[in-house]
Amino acid sequence: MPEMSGEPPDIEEALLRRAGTRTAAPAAIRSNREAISVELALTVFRQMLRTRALEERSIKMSKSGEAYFWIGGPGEEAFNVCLGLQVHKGRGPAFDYLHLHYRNAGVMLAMGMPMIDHTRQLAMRWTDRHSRGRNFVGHYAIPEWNVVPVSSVIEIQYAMAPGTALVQKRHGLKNPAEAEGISIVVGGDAGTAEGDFETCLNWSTRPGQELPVLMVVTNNRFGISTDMDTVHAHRPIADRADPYGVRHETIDGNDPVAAWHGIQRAMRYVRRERKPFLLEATVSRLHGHSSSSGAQRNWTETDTLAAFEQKLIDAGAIDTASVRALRDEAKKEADDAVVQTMTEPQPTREDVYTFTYAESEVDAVYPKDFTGLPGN
Ligand SMILES: Cc1ncc(C[n+]2csc(CCOP(=O)(O)OP(=O)(O)O)c2C)c(N)n1
Repeated sequence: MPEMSGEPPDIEEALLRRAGTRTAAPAAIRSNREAISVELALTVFRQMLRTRALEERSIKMSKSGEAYFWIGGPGEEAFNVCLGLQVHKGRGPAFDYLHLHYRNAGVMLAMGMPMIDHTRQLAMRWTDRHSRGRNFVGHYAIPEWNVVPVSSVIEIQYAMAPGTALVQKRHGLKNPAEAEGISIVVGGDAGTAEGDFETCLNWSTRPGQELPVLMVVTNNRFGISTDMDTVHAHRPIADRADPYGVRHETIDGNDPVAAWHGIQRAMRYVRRERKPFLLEATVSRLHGHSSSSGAQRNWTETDTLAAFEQKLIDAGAIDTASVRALRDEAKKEADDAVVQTMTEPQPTREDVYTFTYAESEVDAVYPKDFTGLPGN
């Protein structure tokens, strides 16, 4: 059996601080008819706070000139953290593959990625482990965790996910004890209008060849500046799975309790049945599309973090002093990551072709020349 992802990050500190509250601590945090334990709720909350701190610091970097472009997921913290905490993390087909979008910092932080792995890419440093300072922020690539490189070309991740899922299905048939790995693919609502989305539905449902793909659509209702009401006659988007006989659900991605259970249900189905599932999560977009549109805060959208904070306080699960302490801690972590990042070198001119082409036996024309440029 593959190992589960690492234990939820340490929340002892938050719990200790909570001990100071005079309200009796509840056993669970509820939403409609679902609930999660207080321990899990505090873990999710802390990861949401860390993600928000990192995103806000990232926006500041793009405004101050420490970075050149920002895109990310403020407003998606609840869904992304709940997803990251439930991933079976590891390398190879026994574990989950992640085909992510460019708004998934919360997934990665919840999986255990340090903040500096994000800020190094944002500031285009040579120390950036994902792309050596040559890709946009949020374009993660971590082979040890099956995190497939994020692409700026939207939606192609949906055409790639059936590939890793096919490997996983075959691997599971040969190794029944390792048959729980799934391929998780995440994209936005606007991108679902592209053919790659349909490709995923089609390739995951060939009769007798169904594939363990968890298709996720984080629906923030916009494609850059285009309102989905002007382009999608059909909704909810999850219904697009119907003609393929794919199970689907639309959940409130701003509600951590709903998100946790929606993801858990979908994952359980894909892991056990080895068949696809389409999960649509409605989310907010709190700072517009990217720094290219200014990244101003949109105060009309629901703020999942503020709402969850209030819910935890109202339930007596945490007090305001503890919230402040956790927020300060998260901000300091982000600040420290930036300070360290800015001391590190950027790639040089000479680095441009490094890692561009792999050494190849078939390179008979220019042997030992992997730059692809004659005479270089
Ligand atoms: C194939 C392709 N077409 C267009 C673009 C330009 N583009 C970048 S992000 C984006 C909007 C995507 O919207 P959505 O899929 O809803 O995701 P969101 O950014 O809202 O999370 C577009 C059109 C692109 N990067 N790739």
